[in-house]
This record gives sequence, C-alpha cells and structure tokens, in this order.
Amino acid sequence: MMSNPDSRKKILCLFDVDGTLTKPRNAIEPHIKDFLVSKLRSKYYIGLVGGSDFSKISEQMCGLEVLSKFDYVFSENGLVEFRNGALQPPVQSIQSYMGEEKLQKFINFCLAYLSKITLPVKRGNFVEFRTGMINISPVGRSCTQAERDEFDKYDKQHLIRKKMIEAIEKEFPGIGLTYSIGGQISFDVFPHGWDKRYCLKLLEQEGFEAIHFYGDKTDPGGNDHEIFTDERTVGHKVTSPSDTISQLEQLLS
Ligand code: M1P
Repeated sequence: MMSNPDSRKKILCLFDVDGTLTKPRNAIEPHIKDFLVSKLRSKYYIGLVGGSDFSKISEQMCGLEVLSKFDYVFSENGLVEFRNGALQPPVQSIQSYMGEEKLQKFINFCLAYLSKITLPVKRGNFVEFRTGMINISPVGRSCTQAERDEFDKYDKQHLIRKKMIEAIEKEFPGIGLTYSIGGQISFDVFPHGWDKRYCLKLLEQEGFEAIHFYGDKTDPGGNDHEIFTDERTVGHKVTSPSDTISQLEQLLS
C-alpha cells in the first residue's frame, strides 16, 4: 500500500480489463502497468472491474504483487472482490440464486445445443462455472490463441453466440438471467443486475467524489454499457490500452 494514501484526491479511476488495459486475455504491458500503479496512483485511487474470474484477471495483471497495488479489484463484475491484499468471501453466488434443478436444466440445454453445431474447430471446457456467473464458450475455453482469434472472426460472420443466446432465451423465458458477450470466444450468464454496476454498490460507503470508468465495450449490448451510462460514474469510452493512457494523461494534466 502507499505510504500516504490520504494525500490522494478522493477520486477513483475504475478500469475494465480486456480491450481497455490489455489485449483480450493477454497480459498487461509493462509501460501501462507502470503508468497506472506509479503515476496515476500517486494522485488518484485505482480499481479494476472485469467480467473474468479472479484467476484470469490475476494472470493478466502479472500476479498478486501487481494486483495488490490496485485499491480495488472486482472480478466477475464485483461478485468476487480482492481488497487490502486478500480475496473477500463472496456474499452471493449464482449457485444459490438459481438452485441446482434450474442450473442443471440450463447447463444441459447449453451442452445439447452445442452438441448440434459444427464450427471450424471445437476444443474443451465449454461451460465454466464461476461464483457469480456461468461462462459458455462454443469453441471451448481450452482453444489456443490462434483458434480464439479464428473463432472471433467466424462469430462476427456467423453470429454463433448471438444465435445461441436467442435459443436459450426462447427455451427459458423469464428466467431472470442476462446474457453478455464481453470477450472473443464466450458469453457470460448472470442474474439481472449482476453486471458491472454490481461493484458500484460495494463502493457506495467509500465516499468518492467521483468515479471515472474506462471501458471499450460501452455501446448497448456491450458488457461495459450499464456501468458506463450509470449516473454514479463518469464514463470514458476507449478504443485500446494506448487510448486509455492518452485519456488518463488528459485527466492528469
Ligand atoms: O473480460 C471480458 C471477458 O473475458 C473473457 O472472455 P473471452 O474468453 O470470451 O474472450 C471471459 O473471461 C469473460 O467471462 C469476460 O466477460
């Protein structure tokens, strides 16, 4: 932790991860990390909010040593929180929200749907069960980087994820779940309201004068849209990690 954090302005800069601080599912570049944890953090509080689970965010931020330099780390949109150098016990989970019977019907439907589609390649780990969400990947999360990039292109042409979401919505109308395409090869499934705004509730008692949010998927349908347009944040749309740094330079000037 910083020696004198109280000298900082009571303003939080909160960042999405993929596409905002890193290339999707890649590690943060050293100059971006240094800018954030040294230059920016000397003036402002800094935090992360990602759709990914904690282990993926930790890997992308090059481990706990770097993560500990962020004042707040919200993985799975805030359902899993890392604060003061430690993971906090989750307050809610999708498991208890849905119950085993509904969960299994849902997972079975997804696996049956996937068993009927053919893609250029299919690998493993199609359903990743997390604390606050289920992540579904038609190509499978164990694909390589090249296969990931290939699926991303294929999906833009053939709308594999969009069509699968439509089929799920038709099968389970009114189930209270949101489907969010935040990355390249998968979509997240979580209860209504457990999007990135979830972390704002956890910040309510922290007394920030302003929360600046930086994200790339800010358009309707993107997983940064809700928090970007929320009245509790000042939203900044970015196009890449280097654009994020340019916009932060302006904030610092
Ligand atoms: O952070 C955005 C998304 O990153 C990953 O997506 P993908 O593997 O499809 O590129 C996932 O961890 C996803 O949950 C997350 O929303």
